[in-house]
Amino acid sequence: MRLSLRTRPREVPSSVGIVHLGIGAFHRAHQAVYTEDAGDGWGICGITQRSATVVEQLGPQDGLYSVLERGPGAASARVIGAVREVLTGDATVARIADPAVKVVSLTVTEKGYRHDPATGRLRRDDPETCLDLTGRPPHTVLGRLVRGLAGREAPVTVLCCDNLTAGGRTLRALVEEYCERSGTRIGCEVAFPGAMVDRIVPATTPEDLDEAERLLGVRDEGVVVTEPFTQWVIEDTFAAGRPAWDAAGAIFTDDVAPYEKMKLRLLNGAHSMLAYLGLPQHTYVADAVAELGDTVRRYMDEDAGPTLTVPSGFDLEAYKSSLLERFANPALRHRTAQIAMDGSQKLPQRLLGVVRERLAAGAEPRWAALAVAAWMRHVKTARELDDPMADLLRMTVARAETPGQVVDGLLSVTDVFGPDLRESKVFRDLLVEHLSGLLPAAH
Ligand code: CS2
Repeated sequence: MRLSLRTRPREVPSSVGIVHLGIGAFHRAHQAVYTEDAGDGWGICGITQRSATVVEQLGPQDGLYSVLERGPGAASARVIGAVREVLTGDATVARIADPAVKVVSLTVTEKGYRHDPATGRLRRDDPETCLDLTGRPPHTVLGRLVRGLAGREAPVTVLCCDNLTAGGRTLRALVEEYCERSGTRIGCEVAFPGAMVDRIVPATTPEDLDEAERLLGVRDEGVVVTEPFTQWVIEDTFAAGRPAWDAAGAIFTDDVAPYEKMKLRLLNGAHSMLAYLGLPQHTYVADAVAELGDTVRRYMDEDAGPTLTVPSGFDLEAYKSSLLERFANPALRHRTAQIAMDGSQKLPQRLLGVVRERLAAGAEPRWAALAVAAWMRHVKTARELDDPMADLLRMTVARAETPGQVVDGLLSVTDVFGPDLRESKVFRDLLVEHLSGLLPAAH
């Protein structure tokens, strides 16, 4: 007989102090765990922007779900109770307007902001945003967020927990731009602290569900799987109170930028490099890093490292080594294809900042260029391209026959590369050299 996760007496709605937009696996393995461990009673209303599966999974369990941790030793599992409600996107506006809500946090992935990652501004050509701006009941994250904030009087904090550069400032600017274009006025005080979030959370597999059932003795279709490591660095500029996330290990700081840059360029940059270089031979990151670990280390040491200002007292060498160890975790079945998704939205903050800064310093960003060339190969050759700009990217390379043509075509996509990078002969030559080695001979 299969037991189900024990339900609990309904909490009073006022225990929900956080509305979270984008209740995917990452939120459940990261911020929700910190909220639970803070131990001061804050509850989360999780809103799913896209798939309603999480409502079906967690709804009947009163928001309870399990976190399966897979490290080098034996796996462990625990049940998390911080999520008190799970709703679909149409509930966002009303839920944000609730004065008991003090924090609105987001993990909607890079593309969820519908912005141009090269400039940080709203995409003018995004049809859903354009429709929202006409005043219909909003469908986009930003449209719903702005409408919800406009319905409040009490102060609130909006906390971006996605892998964006200067996420807090970027989101504030997007909210302001949206308000201006839609003629919306937000009357309440809103704070937008920056944050660096880190935990590797692959997609859950059927084996993970079975393993959690073995460990807990109950079946939970809402299991999320993750590594033992977790990190959260947050700017302490909240407008209206917050959980004691520091009691759960979060670091509060005045300036999150050095942490964020370090994580985006070293962890996420290396991740993207492994994904694009590793595909199609390696399905999992652990196998890709076994072959490509030395190349990734050279990217970290020679290209990314020199662009970083390390927080005082921080051991950068140990950090780099620990990243390679985390990638090599054999128990975590992290698919390279999962990381390869949405490259157009990820490259600017992970790799292209490194490229720009090294070029400006008169250096050749050889390894960063290798990663970008591997992305170009992916755009040209992948059977399916999972990217919000897939149509444009595919069209751009459709007629390109030589590596030089592929490189020139893609470098002209200014939404990704800005207006400047195609002007660099050094960068272009590096890309053509690498892509010539990467593409099958027919290209
Ligand atoms: C990954 C990230 O999918 C990806 O693009 O690079 O989700 C990564 O696992 C997290 O940022 C780790 O904190």
